[in-house]
Amino acid sequence: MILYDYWRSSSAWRVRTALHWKGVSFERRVVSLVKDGGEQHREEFQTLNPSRQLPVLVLDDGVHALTQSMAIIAYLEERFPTPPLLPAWPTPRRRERTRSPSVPPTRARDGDVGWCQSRHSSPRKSCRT
Ligand SMILES: N[C@@H](CCC(=O)N[C@@H](CS)C(=O)NCC(=O)O)C(=O)O
Repeated sequence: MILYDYWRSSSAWRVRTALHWKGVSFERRVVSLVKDGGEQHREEFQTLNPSRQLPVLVLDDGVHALTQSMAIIAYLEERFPTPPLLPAWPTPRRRERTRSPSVPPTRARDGDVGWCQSRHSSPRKSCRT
């Protein structure tokens, strides 16, 4: 599998964490959301994801490109059920499903591109790549 990824992407970080947790091997391709106005706007990336967003997970068949972090994680959970990402019981499962679409506060503070942009008037130039 190939994960299109960037350290400032909290959504890609979520998928990367799930892949590591499940022990799935993957190749990482970095798409800087900052460099040169954002590499996600390049034509070759738009072909992969017309929404121009990370993450994108390309499956082993090299054909299917999955987008939307929570949908990718649901796919990983179905395809690789062990070890599970969610607790067995309904109440903690519900709690994790509520929590997981949010960016953890430390992650938001330290790296997220949205956070960085909200603090700079010229965000693409000011955010460290
Ligand atoms: N709902 C999407 C959100 C994806 C998203 O917002 N990705 C951000 C990085 S975390 C992105 O690629 N932004 C592109 C941009 O800022 O132009 C998901 O969970 O995958």
